[in-house]
Amino acid sequence: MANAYQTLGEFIIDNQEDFKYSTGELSRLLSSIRLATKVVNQQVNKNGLVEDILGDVGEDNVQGEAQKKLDVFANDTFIKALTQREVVCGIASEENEFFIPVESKANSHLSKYVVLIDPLDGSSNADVNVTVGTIFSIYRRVTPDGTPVTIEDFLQPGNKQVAAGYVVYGLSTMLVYTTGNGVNGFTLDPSLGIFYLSHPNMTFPKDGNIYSINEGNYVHFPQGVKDYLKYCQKSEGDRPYTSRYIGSLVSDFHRNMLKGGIYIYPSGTNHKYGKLRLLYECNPMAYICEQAGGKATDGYQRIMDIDPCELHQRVPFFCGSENMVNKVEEMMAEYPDDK
Ligand code: P6P
Repeated sequence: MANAYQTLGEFIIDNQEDFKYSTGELSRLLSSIRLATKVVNQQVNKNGLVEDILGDVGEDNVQGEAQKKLDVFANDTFIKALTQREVVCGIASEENEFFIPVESKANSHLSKYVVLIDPLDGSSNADVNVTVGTIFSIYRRVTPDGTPVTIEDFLQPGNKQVAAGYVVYGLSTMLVYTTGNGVNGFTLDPSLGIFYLSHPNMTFPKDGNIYSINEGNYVHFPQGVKDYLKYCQKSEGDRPYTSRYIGSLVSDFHRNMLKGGIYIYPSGTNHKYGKLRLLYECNPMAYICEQAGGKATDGYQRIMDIDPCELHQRVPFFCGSENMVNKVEEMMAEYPDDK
């Protein structure tokens, strides 16, 4: 159910019954994400004005990537906001090597959910004033309520997600999420600090003419991907397509969902399993993509059916308009040895 100018808070409450076994905890969880988003947005929007928040902290994260201060700030902000609500029993973040158990409080039986998060996706763009994002994925724990959370609570396939969403800190700040009943987008009015429903029932066009891939890695791509790029660039019918690549998954995905398109980060001789992480990038974006009528695979199988084996596992990622994903998969199937 959606009406114009509905706030995110009202929407969460009005649609709570969609969530089969929530007695309000998921709503409280989503509200804590909403709060953290506003805090991070405030810092992101001070780009260049707040010297001490830009640049590197001089350390690398578990991915071996130089941690930006904004990365650390965003990570700390989301972790703090989530741990203050008694509905989260554990958090896994791109910025932390191990998952973070959330100490159970008096009502530890309430702590039913685990959250996996990429707190500032595309953060290398932050210093050059290009859009960045946040991605989150929420699961119901699988170990007994009230006991310490374990790694198996996090290593669940994407088809078990109960909610997923992203924030795009762009010209405007938007929060887009799903709890399994479609996808809805909310735009922040910074003067009021309120998210309003601006994009109800978002849907991925079945076709598109935008492809998003880092073509600088062309020499490393599997042959099927190379063939697909040549197909996109051929002057025939509605082609050549347009190449758009921002270097921020959230931004490329968001544009492609609005206009139609495909995002590809394939495996390659330089990235054996691709670069993107299954648990807190590909699964949440795949959930949103499918809920909006798109398709998300690793080139061969549905992303959300992959059984994870480790927290920071990487997978090749093909995501977007269904007919475009089908086309590149068709071309990759010509080279079974590349699988
Ligand atoms: P490359 C950002 O680090 C990210 O995870 C995605 O947001 C983005 O699409 C991709 O990596 C960019 O990677 O290798 O093209 O710079």
